[in-house]
Amino acid sequence: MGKVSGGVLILALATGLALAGPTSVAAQSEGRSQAAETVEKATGKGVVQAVNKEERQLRITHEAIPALKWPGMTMAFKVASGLSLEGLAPGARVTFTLSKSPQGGYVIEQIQRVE
Ligand SMILES: [Cu+2]
Repeated sequence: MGKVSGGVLILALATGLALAGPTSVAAQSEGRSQAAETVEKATGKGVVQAVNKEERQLRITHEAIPALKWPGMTMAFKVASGLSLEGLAPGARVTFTLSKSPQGGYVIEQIQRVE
């Protein structure tokens, strides 16, 4: 298969915003892009890479999240206040629920270890 050029991808993102129709996989940089983020909640699956209790952040290598059009990647997530980080350590396999924050990014509002 041929390579997808950066230009085509950007065009696909812009088109997706207008039509909300099927588009190719969207490029996301650390969940910071505003493009096409109209989904309020989504679930994901992955492996914890790092736990930062002070910043209440988890670095997770997650599988693709089709609801957000995210490919699999490693990224940092903020964890909702009140959610315990107990029992989470590098290497833990987890499922999690993301919810859209008022600031526009996604925070983890639920997370549990899976075997
Ligand atoms: Cu990601």
